[in-house]
Amino acid sequence: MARPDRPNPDSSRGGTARGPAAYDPGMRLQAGFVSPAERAAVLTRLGTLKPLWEQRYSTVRPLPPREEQRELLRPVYWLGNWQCACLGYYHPPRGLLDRCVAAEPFPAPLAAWVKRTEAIVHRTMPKAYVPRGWTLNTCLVNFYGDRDVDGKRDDRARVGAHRDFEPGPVASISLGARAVFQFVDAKGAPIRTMWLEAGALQVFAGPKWKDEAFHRVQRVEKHADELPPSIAGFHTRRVNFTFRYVPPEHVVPLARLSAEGRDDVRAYVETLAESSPFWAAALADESRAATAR
Ligand SMILES: O=C(O)CCC(=O)C(=O)O
Repeated sequence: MARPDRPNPDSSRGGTARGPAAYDPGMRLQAGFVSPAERAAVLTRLGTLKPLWEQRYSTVRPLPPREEQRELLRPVYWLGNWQCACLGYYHPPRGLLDRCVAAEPFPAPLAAWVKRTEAIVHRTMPKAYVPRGWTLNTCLVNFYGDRDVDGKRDDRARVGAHRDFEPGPVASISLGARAVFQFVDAKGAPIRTMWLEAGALQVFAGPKWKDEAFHRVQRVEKHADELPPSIAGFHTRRVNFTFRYVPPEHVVPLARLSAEGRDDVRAYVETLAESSPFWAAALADESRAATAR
């Protein structure tokens, strides 16, 4: 794994460019987490994926009041289970049901990352930060890069400030160009800024970083090779895997999603099914179940 070309302004113990800071129970940042063999295997698997350009809201139902339809800034792919944007994402305490659809299991290298990450969490984080039954069972794969717009490249490599609502620690692993990642307060004032380097693991949890702070990706460095898969009109230079936990009782197979939810996601699933045997089978089950209803 290539070493960072400049020192990271942070460290796994919460250090900064000015020196080591006190142990921070809710934050881990570990450089070189991804082995070269894992990186190669993951890049090969990425080459087989067909990421989706999701719309933020349903395209078959009226828009929520005062909202405008928009495409997400970047293509995405979900493994483990899928929280389609149009289903509203998993959002306890009210948004629990009809939000998470069973998706393809993690391929071997991602399963290995999860196993090591869970061990780090259990070894180093306070028990109070880790809900009973917590396991990293869902992964949002974010593709960051430039979108071709009117013959020019539009840099879409960022994410606005938000919180992740899945319970317990969230773990993030990135490949490709490094990114400036920031925790901010409710007014957008930076609390902590860190570089997320290729191959690094970041885990955040607990009241300070997970529940109270928002986080965002400010920018992704430009100089980098294009990463797979090939996406029409898009040039990926960073791929981020964000692992989270959704209680299994809130994950349903496609065939058991509400009728409205199935209508919302059907066109996406048809796209996924073109290259994924898992989604082709889920679609077939769904239409069998619909016929039997
Ligand atoms: O790309 C990253 O480092 C963070 C992604 C993120 O914030 C998210 O998926 O919720």
